[in-house]
Amino acid sequence: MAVASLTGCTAVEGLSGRISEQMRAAEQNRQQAQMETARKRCLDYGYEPGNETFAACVQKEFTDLSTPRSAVTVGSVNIGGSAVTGSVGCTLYEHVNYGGGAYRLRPNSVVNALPGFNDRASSARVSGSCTLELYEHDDHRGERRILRQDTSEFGHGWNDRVSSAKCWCR
Ligand SMILES: [Ca+2]
Repeated sequence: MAVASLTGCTAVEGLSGRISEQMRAAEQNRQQAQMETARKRCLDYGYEPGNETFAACVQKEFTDLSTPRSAVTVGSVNIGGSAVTGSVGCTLYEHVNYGGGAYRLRPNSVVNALPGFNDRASSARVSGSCTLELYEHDDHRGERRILRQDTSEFGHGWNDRVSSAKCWCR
């Protein structure tokens, strides 16, 4: 018995060992591509390659990329695209004009990262009593933008950029 722990597949040696090998190679290719994307993102953020902050950034982005989209329906995330309406708070939307998937922030919530929604939001709804703070990077770093009303398109270079946020409501 040979166990391919990398892919989570169990293969009987000789019978399906070759398939297991192909799966492992495909998985490695996928991970390498994601790692490359993560590195590019962190370079875009302005981190210097080689130092600890860069490594931490790459790890975080890689984890985000590795999170299957279909699994990101927990908590306040609604990737399916149906609108989240009817209650106080702030909602990020994947596309302009409140289209695509949605990420809901409850009133007075602080989110340090947007797993499954990193660098995806392009519009937002903000309840009348609320203020939405958008941040370029996770952990509320980088540039900040404040919205006090529904915004059908972030624009100004802010589409597909938000990585963390706060929603304050009176
Ligand atoms: Ca970002």
